[in-house]
Amino acid sequence: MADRLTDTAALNAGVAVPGYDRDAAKAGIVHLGTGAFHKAHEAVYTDGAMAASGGDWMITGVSLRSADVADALNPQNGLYTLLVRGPDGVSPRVIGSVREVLVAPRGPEQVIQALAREETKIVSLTITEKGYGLDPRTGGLDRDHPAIAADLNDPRRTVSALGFIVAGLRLRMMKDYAPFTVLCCDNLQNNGRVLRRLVLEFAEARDPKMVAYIRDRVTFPSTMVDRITPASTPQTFADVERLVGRADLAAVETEPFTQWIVEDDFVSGRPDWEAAGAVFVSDVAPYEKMKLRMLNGAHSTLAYAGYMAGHAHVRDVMGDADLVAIIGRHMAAAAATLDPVPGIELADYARDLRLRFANPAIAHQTYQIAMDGTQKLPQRLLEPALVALERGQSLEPFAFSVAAWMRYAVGRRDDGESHALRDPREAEIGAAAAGAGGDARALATALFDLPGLFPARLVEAGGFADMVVAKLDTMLRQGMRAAIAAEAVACRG
Ligand code: CS2
Repeated sequence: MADRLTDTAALNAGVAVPGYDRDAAKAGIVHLGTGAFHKAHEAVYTDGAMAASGGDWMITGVSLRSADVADALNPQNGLYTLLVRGPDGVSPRVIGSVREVLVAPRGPEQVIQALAREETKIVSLTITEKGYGLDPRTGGLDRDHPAIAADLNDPRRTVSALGFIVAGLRLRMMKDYAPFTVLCCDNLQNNGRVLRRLVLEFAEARDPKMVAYIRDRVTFPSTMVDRITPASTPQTFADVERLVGRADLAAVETEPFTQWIVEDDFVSGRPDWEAAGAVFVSDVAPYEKMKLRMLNGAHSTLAYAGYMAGHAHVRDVMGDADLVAIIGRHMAAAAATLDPVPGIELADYARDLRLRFANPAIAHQTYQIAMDGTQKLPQRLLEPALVALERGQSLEPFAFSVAAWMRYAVGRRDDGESHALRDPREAEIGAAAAGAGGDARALATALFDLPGLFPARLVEAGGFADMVVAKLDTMLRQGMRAAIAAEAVACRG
């Protein structure tokens, strides 16, 4: 193995390196949930912003659970390689914006101290949909969420993102420091507003003195984030070592495309992210809806159907003409649920998405996208299905997606291989599937009845439930490939 990447001296020719003084810049950002996506997105915009305009915007990362990222990144002084893989080749760039990564379970007090440092101006999050403790039934705080429940029951030890945010703000209030901006970078609709509501509800339950302070002084801009970032593999690390000339155990790979649309509402300043391509708008909602319904909705559809049909990667799905027809129909149906999106032609957006999905250099696993379905279906598929219902549009595309998820939820493929669902509600789903004994209507009914997941208006109206049952029945009796072929005929017809 080559020497580890710990500085940017004597790297191979052609490797881009940070163009600013990392040691001189203070850490203005604390990021909760430092994983591959953050390292391919916000950290890259921040690296570009500091190169263009300077500023004290180094990032202190936090892992809320595992120590893996910290153990890979800290011995490298926070440096890592971003490998951008396009159809025409790869380009390595060393990113310098992360100073260090703290591991919350190893030292929760250290995390709170970082949040309460005077120089901390922004606290951003990528903790995945399930990290927020959002109860889909009420739209409010799920007090049974393991991390939220732990924090509410034992205020001496903080484990959840909400707990850290409130604890950090509390110390700042006591020290009379300015508040920080809380910046949600997860795929939730109205992500800033949802997070604000949850933080306020959490504060009300745990630390009511904080409610007025948060309500009056803290901002929660919404953002739309986009960059396809598969999990790193041994190939990522091998390619980076060859291209950079150093071993990098924290390397990430991603696609060339990147997008960040942000509401400009920062209480204590922000990096010059525009210089790195971020777009600031007064209302992110139209862009969020577009991305959640067209990109993520199509992603989930192709992940369930593709995985069950034996396609390991998104690019393999895009080599299957029947699935391409289904995905094309899905994007058009999702686009028809949207109001006009400023500056974007939705047909062009859909075409670009198909090209991105087909990128032959990116090995994005369908099984990775299939994870956490109960957390993703509502904003990606069920909300737009409700709009389609209101607008009198066909529900067939959404019924196919839901049937594919239900087929996946059985936990066994047509070839007999079984898989873990990897969903926070997998015990409930497993019980529902076991009770149905392979009968499409029984299975669909049991899953429709999961508390808080499917809107009653959708299940009860417009023949939606019957469509799902019919498609699921074909998937169960004839197999996923036959169901895909039949659906493709309907799409083309
Ligand atoms: C994917 C997203 O895993 C998933 O559910 O749909 O992570 C997707 O790759 C990103 O949102 C792209 O920006």
